[in-house]
Amino acid sequence: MPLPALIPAPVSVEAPDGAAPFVLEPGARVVVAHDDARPVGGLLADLLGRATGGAPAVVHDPARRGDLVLELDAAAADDDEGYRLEVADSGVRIAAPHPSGLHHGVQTLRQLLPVALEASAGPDPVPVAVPAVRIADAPRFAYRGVMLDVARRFFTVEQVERLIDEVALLKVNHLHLHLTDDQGWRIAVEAYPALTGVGASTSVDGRGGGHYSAADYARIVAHAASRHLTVVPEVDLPGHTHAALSAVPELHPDGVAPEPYEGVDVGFSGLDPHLPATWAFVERVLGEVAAMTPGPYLHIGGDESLATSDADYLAFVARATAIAAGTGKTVIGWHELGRSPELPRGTIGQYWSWTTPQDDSAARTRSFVAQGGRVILSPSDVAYLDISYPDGGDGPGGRPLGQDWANGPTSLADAYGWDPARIVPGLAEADILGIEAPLWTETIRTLPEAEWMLFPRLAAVAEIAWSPASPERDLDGFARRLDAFRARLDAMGVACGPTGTGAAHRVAG
Ligand code: TNX
Repeated sequence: MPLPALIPAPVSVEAPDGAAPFVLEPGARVVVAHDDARPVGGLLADLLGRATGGAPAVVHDPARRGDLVLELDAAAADDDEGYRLEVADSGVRIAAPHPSGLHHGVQTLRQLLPVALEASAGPDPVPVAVPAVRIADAPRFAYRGVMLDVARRFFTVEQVERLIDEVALLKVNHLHLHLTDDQGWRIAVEAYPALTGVGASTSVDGRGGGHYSAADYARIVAHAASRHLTVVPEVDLPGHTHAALSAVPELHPDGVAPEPYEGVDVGFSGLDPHLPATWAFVERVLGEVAAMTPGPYLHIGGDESLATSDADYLAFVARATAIAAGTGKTVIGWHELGRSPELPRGTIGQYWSWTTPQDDSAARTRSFVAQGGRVILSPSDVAYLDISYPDGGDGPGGRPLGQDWANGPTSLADAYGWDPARIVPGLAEADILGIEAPLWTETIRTLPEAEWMLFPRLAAVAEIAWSPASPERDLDGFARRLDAFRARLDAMGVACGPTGTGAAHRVAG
């Protein structure tokens, strides 16, 4: 029997020959053996309910009598996010040490269910038969992220929630929100209402602004948590700060704020470390954002601060990272932050150079490890989702999308053809916290355009983040599995870019 088409590929899959499938009958029950499993059980029941004309009841039964059983079992996997999934004609059982593992198990089960389940309910129930299978699974990396740039282009809470649902399909577990940049400030800070006044009124190309109130942000965080994603807020400092500078005059030595900016240049703005007002600002902003954020991380950017001298940059980073760490969070910064030898211990570096490190990006990245931290890899020539597709044609808005500064366009073969362990020389597997795929939005205007750039390459990056290292990833096999995933996206009404694998341009490692 052919193995089922799953992305990311699980650690082990057995499909017993000739075994009968599980058939969902009317009146089937989702049984949770523990109360903590109830929310995940609810998600599964909702999904099944779309086909069967009525969601199965979710019942709590420690005796586990039912058709689809979700149970917490410390022995099911070594990793909290791991799980076991068994499908037989007698029923479906998912076991995991933690609800996040159950959630990932449900995402795997989802890919075994008929695609028709994903479409809005038609008049007739969809028959549900699930092939018999035994899966044992756990992630390679603990951090599997997507970044959304809501500063260049604002996305509403509802749009972000929808994107969270979509990336959760691929077992992504962190949502990095790039909340501030030259073109807009998107998070309310009580101490500085002008940030979300004039500071939030703009975006790239003058296409309107927007921001998240504390309540909006809390909704995003809660929705992400319900899909087992942790929100990582980024306040980009000291560069990428024109929106703040245009809103808060005291951040200038002369007290005069410049006009807002709606272009796409980078590297022209910077906070001045010599001004007391800068430090009041950094303390209040980081303090408030940290207090709003239940997750363990606070990202303070640090990239492309080209308007700041080396001495000022180092002075800024030493003090700003200390303030950030003082909030109790683990600090994350783009790899430039590694220029500083005075990082709080454990600071995480996010690498964004190419698969072949440019300039001194590798040394800066190793600096985090030398200072007790770990690394998130976002090699821009394979993992940046805003980079154009080769021969991508127009996006769903009838416009070409993407940039190509990261060594030219990125094919699906590129996005799938790299090994995290072979990017930055000198990093051990244990130094790598994980992988993140950023979606910058200079060229993106709408939710379908964002989806079209996210998929299919996120599927490739998510598999690299989750699935075991394999010396030679099987691109053709991946492309076949992607056909099934794409059919699911189509049924869900999610836009997807070109799924041809294209040629690999990169030499990774
Ligand atoms: C570089 S990579 C940036 C962003 C841009 C992106 C466009 C990095 C840390 N900064 O400011 O949006 O390129 O691809």
